[in-house]
Amino acid sequence: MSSYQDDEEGVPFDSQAGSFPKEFGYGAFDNEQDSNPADHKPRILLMGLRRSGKSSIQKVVFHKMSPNETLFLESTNKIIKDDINNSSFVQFQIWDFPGQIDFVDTCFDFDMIFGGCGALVFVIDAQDDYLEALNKLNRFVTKAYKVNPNIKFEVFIHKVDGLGDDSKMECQRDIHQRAMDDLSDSGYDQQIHLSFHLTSIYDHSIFEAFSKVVQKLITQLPALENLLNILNTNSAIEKSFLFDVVSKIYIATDSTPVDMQSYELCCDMIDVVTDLSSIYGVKEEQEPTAFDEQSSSLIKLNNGTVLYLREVNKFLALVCILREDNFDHKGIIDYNFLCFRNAIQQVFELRNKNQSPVNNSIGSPPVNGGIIIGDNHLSPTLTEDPPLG
Ligand SMILES: Nc1nc2c(ncn2[C@@H]2O[C@H](COP(=O)(O)OP(=O)(O)OP(=O)(O)O)[C@@H](O)[C@H]2O)c(=O)[nH]1
Ligand SMILES: [Mg+2]
Repeated sequence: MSSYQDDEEGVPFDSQAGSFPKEFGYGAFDNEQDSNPADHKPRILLMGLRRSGKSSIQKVVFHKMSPNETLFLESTNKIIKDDINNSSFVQFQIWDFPGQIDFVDTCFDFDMIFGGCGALVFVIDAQDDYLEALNKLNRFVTKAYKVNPNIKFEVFIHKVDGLGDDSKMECQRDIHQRAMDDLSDSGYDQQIHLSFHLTSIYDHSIFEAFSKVVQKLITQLPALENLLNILNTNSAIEKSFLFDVVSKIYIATDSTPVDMQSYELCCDMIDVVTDLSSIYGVKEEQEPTAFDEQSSSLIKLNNGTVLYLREVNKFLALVCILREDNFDHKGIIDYNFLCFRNAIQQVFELRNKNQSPVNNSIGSPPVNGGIIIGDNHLSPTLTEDPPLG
């Protein structure tokens, strides 16, 4: 089974280098009804100058390529469309653009490209002179906004692994300032909002940044956050993430701030679980999988903290961080988790019910999951009473 359906021809990617089990990837989306559903999925566009790192980002985050291997990537010379067929929450396409693309190219239909776009990720190489990149950012962002004002604009200040902490901050400040100045020169500073992220493929920052981009495309995010908050409060959990297991991006977390170390710990835990179960897990004849409904894991760290992972559905895992003392009430936590999983299921069902096949873009009316999982419905099911037995 391959990880994703990649439109790329010619160079099949060998995922061997990463720690990820080769056979473990996304299958076709179960409820696929439309003949060409990809056309209706929100798009994430990867744009930027040549060699800024666009293809590397796409390969590392969604195809488990090891960062060192990206040194051998060839320059992209056409738009590469990559279908991310994940759970019903996370479905989108990533379009990787050639760096040399510009508006003078009449062979690209920019109205069509920006029309169905959910987010535009503009990658700037922080190790290079970025003035030209800023110029291009401004032109692309204003053009895209004119076509589709709903696009989320994300700027990745990329390759920051080569910079010290101070220079990172200075670089971000400078790029932010210049980009805002350019926007106000072109009269768009009030309308267009740019989000900035410091990223590198050599650490978890690229996964973190992509998590945030993807979260903006999930209309049910407030509902998911609400569920995680309730779960945490009733189970004495300090931090919980809802992970997309294959890409290790988190599609939701509770409302406490995310610190990078916790996120990295959880990512590492997912690696350990999928690696171990792909080696020792019982494989069924037909469908070998390193992550299924039996998947769960408990890791006790030597600082009195516990990491707890449970399967939510075929694609999603809940990873929680809590103090060891609070893990004495494992029964309650497990019971609350089941309620949480049911509630997630309900959000999925509501979404599927409300979603017509063509109405899946970022501009579609949001399904207000908060309605069903507001306090009235969810709280009674998450309980602090000890479960039976
Ligand atoms: N140090 C460092 N190098 C990176 C990072 N990301 C990508 N690179 C390197 O940057 C070079 C260019 O990467 P590509 O992904 O091919 O760049 P691109 O933007 O797709 O380039 P075009 O397809 O020509 O537009 C490669 O040698 C990568 O190894 C990063 O986070 N840090
Ligand atoms: Mg490329």
